[in-house]
This record gives sequence, structure tokens and C-alpha cells, in this order.
Amino acid sequence: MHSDASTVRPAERGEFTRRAFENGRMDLTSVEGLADLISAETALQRKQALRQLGGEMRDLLEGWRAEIKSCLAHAEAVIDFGDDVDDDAFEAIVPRVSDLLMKMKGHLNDGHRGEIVRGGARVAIVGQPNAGKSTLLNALAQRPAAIVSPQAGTTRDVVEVHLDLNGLAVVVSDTAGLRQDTADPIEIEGMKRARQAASNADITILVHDASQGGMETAIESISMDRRGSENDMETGTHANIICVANKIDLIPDSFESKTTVRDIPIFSTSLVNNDGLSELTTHLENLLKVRLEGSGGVGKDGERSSKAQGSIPVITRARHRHHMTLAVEALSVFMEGRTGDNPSLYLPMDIATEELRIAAKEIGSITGIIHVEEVLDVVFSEFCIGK
Ligand SMILES: Nc1nc2c(ncn2[C@@H]2O[C@H](COP(=O)(O)OP(=O)(O)OP(=O)(O)O)[C@@H](O)[C@H]2O)c(=O)[nH]1
Ligand SMILES: [Mg+2]
Repeated sequence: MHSDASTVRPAERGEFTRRAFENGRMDLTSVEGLADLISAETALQRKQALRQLGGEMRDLLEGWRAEIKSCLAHAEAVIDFGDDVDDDAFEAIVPRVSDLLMKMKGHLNDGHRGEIVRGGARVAIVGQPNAGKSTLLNALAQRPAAIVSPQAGTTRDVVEVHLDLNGLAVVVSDTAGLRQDTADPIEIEGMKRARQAASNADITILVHDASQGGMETAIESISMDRRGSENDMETGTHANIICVANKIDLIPDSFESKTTVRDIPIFSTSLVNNDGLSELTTHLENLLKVRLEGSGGVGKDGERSSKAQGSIPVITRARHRHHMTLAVEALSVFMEGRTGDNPSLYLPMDIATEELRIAAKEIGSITGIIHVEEVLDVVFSEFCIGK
């Protein structure tokens, strides 16, 4: 049967999902979960997207918002009947807000796990020229993604490869070799980009030519470079560096290589022969799993030092982090304004209450659920009782 062309049209992008949102059948986090599920490339990304699509994040955020609104209702009642009740009635909500603030801060302080799972963990390969960095990238990618040559200074720009490392999305960057004695402006720019890639990375792999010596100096300098990067502040610098002592085929068998320097694990490899590669990838996998599942450190043999907490990575986008940070800021202002030894310095109740309203609004912006009654509450709250 032919349909009447005047009554049908092709659907717009995301039209059916948008309708589901507008009809209140999905909140924004579930919509984002669905989008993430469609573009998921790894098992962990699918798992995370499914949880978000299923409403885990919405339930948590709605729970928080309900608690803030309940505190808000209490605060407003105290303010409305101000002459008959004392400050103690208002103070009853302080421990509740404090409790909520702690929970929300805990979620913000999640090591960016959800965002890393969604966008892929960033691994940067750095080291001196000719050490075998591009050889390592190609071995990990299992294809000749970067040019390998005996000439030092072959890689000039950052070469990125997206990998599925046993279910984890990883973006590996091969970079230009780092050396002091060059005046070539292109090489200098390449090194600048290499350092940038290393400081933005979740994990840095330092590749060193073991037949050349000087590995400890190279490790020192890379751990200095990483100091101060945001990721390291959360996890500790050394946990994010792996050192590869490459070209062990060129050194005598009797040579005893170190297995760690300043707590940084060293993996001896001969990348041209694929020697030591599987130990290195297993360690990398374990290190990423630990970071993404939020458990403790990992030893060189890949053993976990504490059990995975398996907590929900709630924040999966910068958008969530932005609104949640603003909500936390508002609740912090409330707490600072209503606690301390000197009640005469406390924020007036109505000003402190406004912070609760801001926090509820910010949480509501994440889920996109703002009920019409809430808008009406604001409009009618301007009237006196009975009017
Ligand atoms: N003998 C030996 N040679 C290796 C090994 N790994 C890599 N090479 C060789 O070392 C040379 C340099 O390798 P690349 O991977 O291009 O080195 P790179 O670190 O990317 O070098 P730049 O891009 O110049 O900074 C190539 O000729 C490789 O074949 C190894 O384990 N043993
Ligand atoms: Mg290279």
C-alpha cells in the first residue's frame, strides 16, 4: 500500500527520543545514556551507557534534589512564621545539608572515571628520539599507524590511535622524541606537543633505549614534567608512569636490569621481537581498570592492592560536572553562612535559603526535570499567605 506523501516525512535527528523526553518518559541523563550506547565501542562503555539509560543517575540526582527541596520547604516555613519560631527550627536542616554536601562532593571527587570510560583513557608514549616509541604504538595498534625508521627525529607530530584494550577504550598518542640539542623549530614544536600530550594523559609510557644508558635521568625528567598535572593530583604522580627499557636485544644477557626506579615499574622489551610486550599490555590494562573501577594501586605483577569498589561513575560528561560543581558551591555557601562559633555573623535565613534553591535548580538542570509546580511555587511564593 502506498502512503500519502503529504502526510509523511522523514524523521529528524533524534526526533523519537526527543518526543520521549518532552512527554516525560525519559530524563536528559537517560537520553545521553542512549546516545552513548549507540556510539559505544567497548564493553565498559556499553555497560556504563546502559546503567545511565536505565535511570541510575536520574534516581540518584532526583533523590538529592528531593532532599534539597524538603530542606527548602522547611526553611521557607520557618521564614514565613518567623515571629513564632526561633533560629533553632531553621538550624534543624543544617546537618541534612551537610550530609548531602558530603555525598555530592564524594561523587565529584571520582577521578573522572565516568568521563574517561566514555571518552577513552589517554595514554601518551614519550621518550628520546629513536627509542622505539612508534614501534610500540604500532605493536599496540597491530598495524603500521606511525612511520618507524632508524633515523632519529622521524615522528614530528602527535599520532593518535584509538584502541579497544580488552574492553577499555584507549586513545594512545605517539609523540616526537625529546632531546636537548636541537635548534630545528619544527622539532621544538613537536617536543612542545609531546610534553603537552604527556601532561594531559592519564598514563604516560616512557620508552627508553636500554642500550644507551641514562634511564634514571629520563625517568626523573618525565616525572618532573608530569608534576602538577590535574590527573596526578588525584592519583599521585608515580602511579601514572610506566617505563619501557627497550632494545634489550642489543645488550649482553648478563646485564641485570632494574625492575623499578622511584616506584615506577620498568618493563624490559625488545619491541622488534615482540619480547616483553604482553607483560607491558597486561600491566597497562590493570592500571586502567584500577583507575576506572576506583580501587587502590596495582603492583608490577598486576595484583590489586585493594578490592574494586564498583561504585557508580555518575559523572560521564563535563555538563554534569559543571552543574554539580555549581550545586556543591551553593550548598557550601549555605553551610559556611550558617555554621561557626558566632551566630551573629550568620547569613540571614532568606539569603541562605536562596542557596538551596540554586542547588536544586542546578541538579534539576542535569536531569532536565523541573516540574511545573516548582515554577509555580516560585511565582506564588511572592504573595502573602491567603492572598
Ligand atoms: N634492535 C632493536 N631495534 C629496535 C627495537 N625497537 C625499535 N627498534 C628500531 O629502532 C629504530 C627507531 O624506532 P622508532 O620506533 O622509529 O623510534 P621512535 O622512538 O619513534 O623515534 P622518533 O620518532 O625518531 O623519536 C627503528 O629502526 C626500529 O626498528 C628493539 O627492540 N631492538
Ligand atoms: Mg617515532
